[in-house]
Amino acid sequence: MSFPDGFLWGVASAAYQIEGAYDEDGKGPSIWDALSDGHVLHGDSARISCDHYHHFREDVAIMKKLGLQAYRFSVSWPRVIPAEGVVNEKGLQFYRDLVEELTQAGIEPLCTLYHWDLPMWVHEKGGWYADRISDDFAQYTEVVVDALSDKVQYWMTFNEGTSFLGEGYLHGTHPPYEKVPAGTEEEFDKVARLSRNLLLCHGKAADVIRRRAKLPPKVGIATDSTLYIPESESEADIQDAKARTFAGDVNHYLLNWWMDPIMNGEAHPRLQAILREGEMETIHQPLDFLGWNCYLANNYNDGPDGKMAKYWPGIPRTNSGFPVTPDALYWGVRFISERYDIPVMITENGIAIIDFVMDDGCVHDPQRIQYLKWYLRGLERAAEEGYPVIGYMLWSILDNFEWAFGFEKRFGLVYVDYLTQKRTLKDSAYWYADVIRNNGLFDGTEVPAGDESHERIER
Ligand code: GCO
Repeated sequence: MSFPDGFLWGVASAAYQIEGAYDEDGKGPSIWDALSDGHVLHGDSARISCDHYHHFREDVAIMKKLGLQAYRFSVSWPRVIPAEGVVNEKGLQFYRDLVEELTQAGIEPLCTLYHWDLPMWVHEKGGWYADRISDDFAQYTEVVVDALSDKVQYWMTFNEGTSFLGEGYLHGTHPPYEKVPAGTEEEFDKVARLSRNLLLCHGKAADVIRRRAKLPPKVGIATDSTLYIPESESEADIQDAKARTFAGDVNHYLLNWWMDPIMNGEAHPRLQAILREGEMETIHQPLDFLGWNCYLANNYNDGPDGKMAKYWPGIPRTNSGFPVTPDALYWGVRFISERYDIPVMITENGIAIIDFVMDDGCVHDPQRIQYLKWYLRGLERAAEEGYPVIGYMLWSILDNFEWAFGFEKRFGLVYVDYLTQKRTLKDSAYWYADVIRNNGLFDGTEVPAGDESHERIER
């Protein structure tokens, strides 16, 4: 068996991208609800999106039909704490019902506490700049842990601190749309200040989870990061790629910027300089697993010195413009586990392509299947060589709201018609169901060869 026993096959999503019901049952506004109008491609907004808030039972039934073993979802902070000091029981009940439904379906719930929908009230009190955010986040974490930890074991404090910090506070593409000139002292100061608060939020939340969880928790974080893969498999090239992956710059896209403090209690001097007494102890709490989101290796995009090492004109790209880089999961898992000696879960990987419902009523998406085969082969190699990889969460179960790109990018295994909320399983959904049943890839064919007893899921 190429993947270890107990390997978790699942899918990932995020509250703001799928839930809709933006002001129902006492939910408060997030910065996305309040500030994103006019900033999203085609004027889209996620007020309704996949309306998962009302369709979650149908969506979990689809997951069950596909044989998914795990579902990574996020909790919306403003749904649970809509205003300072207010706990919204109805919002909390939605997540209780969701994890109950998952548990009944035999699907392991994996909970992310923060996937970018900052409550507007927190933003108005200084948001990521304010010291108080880590206490507010710890209180929110207590409420969620008390409500869900009888069923949830896997916890991720954050999703991609890199992205929301960069997009929202440096590049001006996500709310609150702040911009600073790249490579300046102003940028470095901002990165350090916001990273400090984010790491303190993470540390306090990790502590809350360990102290209060009813089921023994597995605490992690979901990160993405710059990855360089070697030009060849010579030792020199491997070491070079690794050194570029874990470089020493003030750069929040580097995994070591975050994980050195968390795992080793060591911060970049720029970050160390602004930490106050005792703060490193709060941050430095080794994790049970590292969630890693990966879509590409960076040497196809750009290089540290502007050199596009592996780029060539016409390189295959996804509909997000990402280069297709099949070996990324192998090298990522290998480099991360070598540096941090920690089990790695792929918490996101997937592809946006141009999907249609075709005349036969189906969504044929061979590019997605091929992409997943390529990337999973890399992951399989990592597992076979003994690197500790514990799960794979495909992004995403449903087509959904892709942030600044609105509904144009479709990442789902399930096609969503946003006018009718009709769900249509794409070919890749059936294919992924077979991968799961096989605990890994099968030789290029849709059904494992020679397995007479293997029944395809009926459409
Ligand atoms: C991210 C987020 C997801 C995205 C996905 C596709 O990585 O940006 O975690 O919310 O939708 O990655 O781009």
